[in-house]
Amino acid sequence: MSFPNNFVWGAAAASYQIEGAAYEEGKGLSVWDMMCKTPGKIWEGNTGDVACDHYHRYDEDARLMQEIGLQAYRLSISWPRVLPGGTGAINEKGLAFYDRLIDTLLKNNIQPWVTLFHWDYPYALYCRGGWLNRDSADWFAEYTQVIIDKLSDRVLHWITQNEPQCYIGLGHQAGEHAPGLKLGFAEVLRAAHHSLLAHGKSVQVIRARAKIKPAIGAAPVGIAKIPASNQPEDINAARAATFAISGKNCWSNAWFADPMIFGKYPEDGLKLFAAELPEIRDGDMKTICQPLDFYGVNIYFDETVRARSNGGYEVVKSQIGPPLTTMPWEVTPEALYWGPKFLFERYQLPIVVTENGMANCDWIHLDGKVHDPQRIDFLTRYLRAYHRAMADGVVAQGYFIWSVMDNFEWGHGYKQRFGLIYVDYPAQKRILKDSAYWYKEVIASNGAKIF
Ligand code: GCO
Repeated sequence: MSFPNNFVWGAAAASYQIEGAAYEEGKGLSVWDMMCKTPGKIWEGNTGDVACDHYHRYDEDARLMQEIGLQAYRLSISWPRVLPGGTGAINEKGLAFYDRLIDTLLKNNIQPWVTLFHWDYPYALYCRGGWLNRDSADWFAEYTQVIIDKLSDRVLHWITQNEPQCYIGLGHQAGEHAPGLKLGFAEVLRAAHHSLLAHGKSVQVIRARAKIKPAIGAAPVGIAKIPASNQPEDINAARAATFAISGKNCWSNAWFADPMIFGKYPEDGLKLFAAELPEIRDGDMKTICQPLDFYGVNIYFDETVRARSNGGYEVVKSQIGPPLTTMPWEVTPEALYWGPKFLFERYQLPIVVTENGMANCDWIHLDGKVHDPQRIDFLTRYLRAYHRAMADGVVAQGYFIWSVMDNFEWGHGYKQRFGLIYVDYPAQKRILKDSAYWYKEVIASNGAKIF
């Protein structure tokens, strides 16, 4: 058994989480730079100021990726590194970094998959209202154009935005992520609408200007409810729960993906949010709904639900003492079966798992190596579930492990280690974990290794 021909095996990271060089070579401030200065927000006062120092060590990092045999690397670009003010003057040195990075990846036979926005929003634009300002859609389109004009002669795969559920929900409603706001729900929906508009305009710019034919997607959170049994009523309940609007929060697939793919907000949300809906101007839904080439999705875990006799559903409480990662997130491999399956059924776009992985209690063992058998077992289980989804008809094009290397895990700082590569931060030394060697064999066998 193996995976489809042309299936892409990769790993991912994001600019603020690995680059460091937060105040170098003309980079502007991002909302995450500011968040890290706010006492009490980040574990132990950690910051992304240095992170993995990838800005200076990208050459070594690309060589390590090649050693693992990665076919693709999903990276993100720091908007304020390229446009310190968010719009207007270009920071040529910042742009040149990404130019070199792309060349270095290609030299190592690694396809770059570029995410335009993975949360490090320009602080200068935040001061002009950020996502609450309707102009943010045009600001994002302008930034997209700068990147496309520079890199699209070599980059084929583009992801507009990573997880709007988090940078809008956790960033503007819960206050846990940058910019740390706790807004009313009407403002949250307004910010969400503008970020959807930004997605649509960005796709238009990529299609119009890319020098080689682009493949475009987004990478939302994948909420993948798991049925408690294989009975049709439980499967239907899980499907319904996967797409239902469950409350006045952003934990929804449909609120973000339906506009992008169907050009309309889901009916249940329109009803529930009737009093808080943003201004939706004529033509907005058309702008948001641009043809996409794949459905990128980040899946880590999810809840199990079962049908109720009255037609509704309920969450099935997990066992006592469930398997947990150090986040602590529950280990639920079936999420990588049902998530791709339900999302593919509804949106009919090829699936790419743009993030999946786990935080583990990794350290350097007495033999100088980093042994992470939990991660190998975790990934094996999830990949088997993903493979089963494909065997059952889901069209899927790739899989990216989060993360290629340990990095700054947002509010958790450096407490959580998700990498295939261990980073000894004080020494800035990298060590391939056992899982990296294992993944090398998975890639070389096109997945046969997991069975
Ligand atoms: C997210 C982001 C990543 C995280 C990863 C682990 O999903 O939150 O895309 O930046 O680091 O998911 O939490």
